[in-house]
Amino acid sequence: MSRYEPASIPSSEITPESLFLNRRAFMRNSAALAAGASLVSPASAGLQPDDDVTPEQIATSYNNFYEFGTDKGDPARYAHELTTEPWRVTVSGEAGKTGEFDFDDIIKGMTVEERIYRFRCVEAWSMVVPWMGIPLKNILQQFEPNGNARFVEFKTLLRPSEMRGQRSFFSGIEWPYVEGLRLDEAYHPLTIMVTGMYGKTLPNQNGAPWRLMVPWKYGFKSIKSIVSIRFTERQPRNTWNMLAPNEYGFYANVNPAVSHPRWSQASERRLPSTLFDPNTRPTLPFNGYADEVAGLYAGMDLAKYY
Ligand SMILES: Nc1nc2c(c(=O)[nH]1)N[C@H]1C(S)=C(S)[C@@H](COP(=O)(O)O)O[C@H]1N2
Ligand SMILES: [Mo]
Repeated sequence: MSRYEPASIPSSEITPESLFLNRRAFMRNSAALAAGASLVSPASAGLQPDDDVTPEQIATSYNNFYEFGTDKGDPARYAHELTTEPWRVTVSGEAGKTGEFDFDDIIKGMTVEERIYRFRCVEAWSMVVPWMGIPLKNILQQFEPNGNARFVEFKTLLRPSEMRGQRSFFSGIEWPYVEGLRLDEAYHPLTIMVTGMYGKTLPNQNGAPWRLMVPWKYGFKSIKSIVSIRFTERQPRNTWNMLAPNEYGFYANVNPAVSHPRWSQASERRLPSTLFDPNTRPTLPFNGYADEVAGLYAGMDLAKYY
C-alpha cells in the first residue's frame, strides 16, 4: 500500500491516541471516541497521489485565527487563553427549534468521521489535514430549518478578555468573525463541522471546540470557534468580504483562473514549504473537488462570484 493512500493514517494509529485523552476531553469527545467505532471509513475521495498528509506540528502551529493576533504563530501562542467549556451555541432564524444549546448536547450521539481534505488559503499555501467531524447537514437538520431558510450564517465567539486579537484594532476586523453558506452548500456531503484533527480533540488554535470545513472553498470560509448558527432567507454577510469587498466574495470557491489582487491563485505552496524547496503545485478548480460540487453552481458565472 502506498504511503500516499489515506489508509496511511489507519484508525489503528488514530484511535489509541484518542483513548489516552484526559477524562474531560474524553467526555467532550465521547462522539469522537464512539468514533473508535465509527472512524471506519476515512473519506479520502479526491486525494491526489502527491497529497501527503501535512505534519501535525505544522497544521497546529501555522495558523490564521485573527482573534489571537495576525502573526501565523500567534494562535498557537495565545489560544490556550480561551476557555472552551462550557460552550453555548445560539440557534436562531428560520428554523423550528431555536434557542440556546450546549455544544455537547448538540453533538451528542452523532458519528464523527475522519475526512482527509486538501485545505487551501487565499494566501496561496495549502495543507492536507486529517480532520474529524460531523456532516454539517446532520447538525443543521436537528434544528428543523423551515421553507424560508436558504442560507446559514455562523459567528465566532466574541470574548476580548480571552481573545487578545479582539482587544487590538490592528486587524481592522469588526468582531465577531462571521461567515455563511448557501443551505445546499451546507448540506453537501463534503461539508463538515470539525471537532478534531489527527485523531485528537481540536486544538484551540484550530478552532475549538468546533469549526467549519468546506474543502472546495478558500480557508477563510472555515470559521472557527462557532457560537451562533442562524438560518436566513437572504445571503448573510461575511467578514473578509466586509473588510475588502474587491478582494473577497461570499462564495470563495477555489478558482485558479481568478487571481486575488495580491496573490495569484494559479498555484500554491504545499506546507512544509521553504525558500529552497517551495513545494509549489498548480491549484485545482474547486480545490480538486470539482466533480463533487460543480453541480451546486450550474448556471453561475464563477469568476463573478469569486
Ligand atoms: N474566527 C476565525 N475563523 C477563521 C479565521 C479567523 O481569523 N477567525 N481565519 C480563517 C482563515 S483566513 C484560514 S486560512 C483558516 C485557517 O485555519 P487553520 O489555522 O486551522 O489552518 O481559518 C479561517 N477561520
Ligand atoms: Mo486564509
